[in-house]
Amino acid sequence: MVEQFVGTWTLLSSENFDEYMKAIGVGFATRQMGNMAKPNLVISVDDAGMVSMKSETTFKTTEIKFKLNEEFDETTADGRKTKVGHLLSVGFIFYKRYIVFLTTKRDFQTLITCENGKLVQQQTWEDKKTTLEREIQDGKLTAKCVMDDVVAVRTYEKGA
Ligand code: DKA
Repeated sequence: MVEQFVGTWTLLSSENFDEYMKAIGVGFATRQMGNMAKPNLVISVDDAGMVSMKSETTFKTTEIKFKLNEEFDETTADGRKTKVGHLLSVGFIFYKRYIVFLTTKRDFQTLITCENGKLVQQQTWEDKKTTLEREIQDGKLTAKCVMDDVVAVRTYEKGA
């Protein structure tokens, strides 16, 4: 399934990306770089099923390596770190003369799955969540970036 994404892809068009970056909390200066950049997206997979997704621009190159369905820590191009401890619940019990507080905490990371031909990347950080859905349509790779009700669509064409 991932094989269809393998190759070098160059950004062709980008719609609503500034609004998407605002929605995920990217600051002004980084947004200007994001708007100007024309990344090459290089995707490869090795025999063990480890996928590499590298985004190369003149400003910055970021790479993630992951296996499908396995959570991993990600530091995004704009510096978000997806490994953040979240408090899920707080309770307490009485023990002898004491009140004992009980907490449940877990780390949310990045998870990438392949669903109906789409590579779906879920990033969770602080109390926020965004989804990047990549699919091949008419030989082009589209990345649909969703944060709440804000959607950006970026289209890449395959390089030589
Ligand atoms: C894509 O593959 C989507 C990339 C989303 C990056 C969000 C942060 C950008 C900060 C410059 O094209």
